[in-house]
Amino acid sequence: MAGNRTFTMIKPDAVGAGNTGAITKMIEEAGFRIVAIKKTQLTPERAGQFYAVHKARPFYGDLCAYMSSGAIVPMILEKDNAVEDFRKLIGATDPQKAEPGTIRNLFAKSIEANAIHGSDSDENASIEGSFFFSGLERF
Ligand code: 3AN
Repeated sequence: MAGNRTFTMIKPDAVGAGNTGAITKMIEEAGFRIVAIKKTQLTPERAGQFYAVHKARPFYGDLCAYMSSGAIVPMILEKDNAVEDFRKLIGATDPQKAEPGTIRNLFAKSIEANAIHGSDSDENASIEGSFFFSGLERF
């Protein structure tokens, strides 16, 4: 059965451009409840841990430098079928290929600076959420 939580973070390009509020509004209007939210900044080491699955990819070094270059806004979100519905809301990794009206289509600058992250499975949503938040039983 599909889970009801996913993890997201608004990336440095979108936070730096002042789009945190507009993106959060789109997320809530799409029916997601914000379970946890904060503003923080990763060190290059922490970014490397978060993206460890991409270690062998040619863009790994640049990605870690970029993801630690400014503030991010991680969130845990709740909705039926959360992972799949959220991936639809954000659109394709490459904003040039993202459907009109998706968050990446509206706000992303490039395939790397692509405005927002969305977990790709229930298992990764749980791992990634725990990377930034603890004690969620309170919510
Ligand atoms: P998604 O975020 O859509 O799940 P992943 O998991 O394949 O995409 O990639 C993680 C992140 O790595 C992307 N959000 C993007 O910032 C970066 N990335 C992915 N592919 C490339 C690429 N070809 N060149 C540069 N950066 C990339």
